[in-house]
Amino acid sequence: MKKLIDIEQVNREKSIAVAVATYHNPVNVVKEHLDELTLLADTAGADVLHRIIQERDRIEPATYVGKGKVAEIKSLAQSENISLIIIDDDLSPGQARNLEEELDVKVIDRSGLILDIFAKRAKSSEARTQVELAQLEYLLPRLTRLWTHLSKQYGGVGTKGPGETQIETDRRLARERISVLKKKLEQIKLQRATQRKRRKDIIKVALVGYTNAGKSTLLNALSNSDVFVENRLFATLDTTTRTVEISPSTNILLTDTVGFIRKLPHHLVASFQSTLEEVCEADFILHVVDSSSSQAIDQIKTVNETLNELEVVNTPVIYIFNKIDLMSDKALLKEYQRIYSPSVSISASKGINFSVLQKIISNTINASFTKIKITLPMNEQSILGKLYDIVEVLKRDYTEDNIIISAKASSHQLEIIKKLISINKDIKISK
Ligand SMILES: Nc1nc2c(ncn2[C@@H]2O[C@H](COP(=O)(O)OP(=O)(O)OP(=O)(O)O)[C@@H](O)[C@H]2O)c(=O)[nH]1
Ligand SMILES: [Mg+2]
Repeated sequence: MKKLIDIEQVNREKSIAVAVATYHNPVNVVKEHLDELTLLADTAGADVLHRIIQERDRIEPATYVGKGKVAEIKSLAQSENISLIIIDDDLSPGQARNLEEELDVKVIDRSGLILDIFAKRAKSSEARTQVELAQLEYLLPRLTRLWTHLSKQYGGVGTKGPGETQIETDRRLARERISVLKKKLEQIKLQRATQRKRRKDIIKVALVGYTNAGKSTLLNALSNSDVFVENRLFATLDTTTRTVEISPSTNILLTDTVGFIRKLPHHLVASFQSTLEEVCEADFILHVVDSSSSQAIDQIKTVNETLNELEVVNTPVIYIFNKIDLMSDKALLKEYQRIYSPSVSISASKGINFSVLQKIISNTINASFTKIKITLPMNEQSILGKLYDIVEVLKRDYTEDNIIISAKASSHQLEIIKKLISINKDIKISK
């Protein structure tokens, strides 16, 4: 996979972060976005030495910032030996090309930076395949003089066809590789579907939230496990699922997955589809929020927009306002909880309010359950054991010919039971 930025600690790249402020995107907001961009750069292995914000009516179509600013950036980069310019927006391939030509250093935009971090952090074969696909689709229209290394990576010596320029070779190789990766992902998708089928009879809950909100910390705390946690962006790229006991009679399967961020590249969302299917298939969602962030509300909106993009619209959501140990403004916390409900405020790392969290999860589960009665003829004892595996049995009564079981079932558990007993017309379900 291509590494755009050298991650070696000894060899961190020096960079300048650049953004345009407009009427719709005022300077104070842009400053906060640049704080996040600096964190992203740090995660990718680059130090931001300068931040440049240009106020303009609109973005310059050819070069993103105006001519004067381009000259200013160029001389700053030359005088301080800066090798990378990071733009806090998505550039069109044309803008990226023009800027690189004028500045004569690497230019990377927000999507490129996020993709680079994903490429460095992807460990499992699934994550690597997904990231490589997203990266190639992003790079394809952007292959320029500074990017032409693909033939070295995928082709090696002699791959250049007659009369092909380096860029043409790279484009052809990228297209071929994209189609291989797409096939591989189809395969992964099928495997995942089979795995999910096997776990159908247990309640599935997905942890969702902005990157660094504390999702993995919460999964670890609730399940006593040891998923990688770090105070950097995108610590988690792979999906981890653990069983969590919510009450003595209720277990859930809790899934932790990749965090979201403002302007998550759409290529990434598309290629992470199979990982994110765990979110799509969840019975309900725990939306973890870093309530100590000044951007908490914007982050909630970003996450909800991404959920919409994934077409997760009808799944119930519980908002979890995390990191309350860092928050002194209790009135603000109350306000968040008034706007977003049902919700609970916790500290995942300090274990504060876990009993309230468990209660709210229990209530949500209970609300999605209905009480049912199953009338089972005495000679169908074999089904009894299976029913116990699927649902929580509340009571068992015996009549002369039948066993009557009272149980609690979610809608999908009910579906499973219906299938199980469809072979025998003498078994009846009533509410
Ligand atoms: N003070 C405080 N820090 C927390 C709390 N929960 C998590 N953190 C810290 O926040 C940082 C991010 O935590 P993670 O659990 O990795 O966050 P995440 O949402 O999984 O992040 P990504 O996987 O990057 O999307 C770590 O440094 C945690 O120790 C909390 O309740 N209080
Ligand atoms: Mg995580």
